[in-house]
Amino acid sequence: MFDSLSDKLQDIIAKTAGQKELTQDNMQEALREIRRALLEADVNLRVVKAFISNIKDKAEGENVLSGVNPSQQLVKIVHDELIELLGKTVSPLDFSGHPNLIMMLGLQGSGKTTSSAKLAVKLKKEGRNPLMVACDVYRPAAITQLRTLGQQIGVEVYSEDSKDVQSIIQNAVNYAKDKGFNTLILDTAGRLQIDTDMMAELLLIDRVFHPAEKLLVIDSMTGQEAVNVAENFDAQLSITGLVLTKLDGDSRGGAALSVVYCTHKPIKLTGTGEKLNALEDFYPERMATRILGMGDIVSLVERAQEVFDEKTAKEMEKKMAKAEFSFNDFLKMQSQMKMFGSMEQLLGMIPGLKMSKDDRQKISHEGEKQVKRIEVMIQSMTPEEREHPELMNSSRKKRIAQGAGVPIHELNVFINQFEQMRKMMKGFSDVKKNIGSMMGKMGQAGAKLTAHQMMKNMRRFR
Ligand SMILES: Nc1nc2c(ncn2[C@@H]2O[C@H](COP(=O)(O)OP(=O)(O)OP(=O)(O)O)[C@@H](O)[C@H]2O)c(=O)[nH]1
Ligand SMILES: [Mg+2]
Repeated sequence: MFDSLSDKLQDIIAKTAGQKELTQDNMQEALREIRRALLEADVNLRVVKAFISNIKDKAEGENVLSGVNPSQQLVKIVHDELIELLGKTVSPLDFSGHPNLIMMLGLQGSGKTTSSAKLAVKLKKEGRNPLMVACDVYRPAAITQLRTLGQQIGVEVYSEDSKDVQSIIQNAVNYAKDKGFNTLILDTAGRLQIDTDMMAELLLIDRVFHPAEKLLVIDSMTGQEAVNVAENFDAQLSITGLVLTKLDGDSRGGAALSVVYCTHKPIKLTGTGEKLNALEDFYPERMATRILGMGDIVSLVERAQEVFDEKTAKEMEKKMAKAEFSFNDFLKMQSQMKMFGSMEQLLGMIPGLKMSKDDRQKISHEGEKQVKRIEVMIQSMTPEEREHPELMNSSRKKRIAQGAGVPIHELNVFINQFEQMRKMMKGFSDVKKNIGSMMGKMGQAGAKLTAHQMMKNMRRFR
């Protein structure tokens, strides 16, 4: 699943490597190819259009970050857009109902019964006490199928010999109350296509019992039709979520990518095999990373974005030049440095620095301890003192040292160093250049490290 789309996207992005900027021209070709790849993967046309237009907007509005190249940045943009498409956040199941009802619905053979059993396994593991209810009273073997599954997984099945689904569910609810089951999974009947009888029955169940979850089970091999089915079910029943089954199959996957966009309903679970433990929560971000297969680059760009906060850097430059640099700015700078990683990682990134891992750990341990003490000292200052270091006098110092729990001479040493730093900064003849090159070097060091990992991990990235 997604293999072919994944390969194509990676190829397209590889082609943009080596370009200096994301421009309208060089993006246009990449966008055309991404569009084609998505359509070939069976993604719905409407979805493709929205996807491409969002990428275009984002790519054009983006400044090129130092330490990453445009193709890496494009990976991040496509990745973010995929997450958006897949529903952004994880959507847990709703267990707020009284009684707790989870209704499984969908077309024939989509995987309702199997998913019901898989879900029961999962809920049991999570400490719930599920009861499966056989609501498919039409297909002769349906009840037996559910009972067999129930036996395999040690979960009780409630079934009756009647055709009255409403009364079966009512009796099952009473039975559950009696026996202490706290969640009922309703395995409903499927039809070849959506028809009025099936819908009428589902609507009746919905109206009478108000299940907290109405999960539409969709076979991801269905292709484009999946979108129509999902939209139709949702329009009539207002489903609460989707279960995508057979993700282990070799379909092109585009339909799966389209259903969330078209219904605005989250994928809550995915079926990834015939075994009864093959049901997983759905994580949009993990799926996006799987499709693009470039997790390393995405985190590299994220780090660069966090760290290279250009605005903050510019602000600081100005303050430094005027010696307005305050304790607050000092804290800000510390936290920006930290975002690059631990001190040990930073030492490890410095080209040409030969130091054993043990030494690096020792030095960074001491360094990090020191940084923490400084942070505590600054935090013990009043907001006014933090902004105006010139206010510092001996009684203030005494109070701060006491508050921070450090000896007064330690605070003195820090404040002296801080003052020296302030003076030195003012003395920089070309502050901009210094800051710029410092940031640039750090960015490059980060990029180098990941480039190395990239070579190791990434098959197709050139
Ligand atoms: N490979 C794979 N097969 C699955 C998955 N989920 C279901 N199946 C298979 O799909 C087939 C149909 O599954 P069922 O659970 O019986 O489907 P259903 O929706 O209950 O079907 P009806 O009751 O006839 O409407 C079975 O052979 C399952 O083993 C999955 O995630 N992966
Ligand atoms: Mg079934």
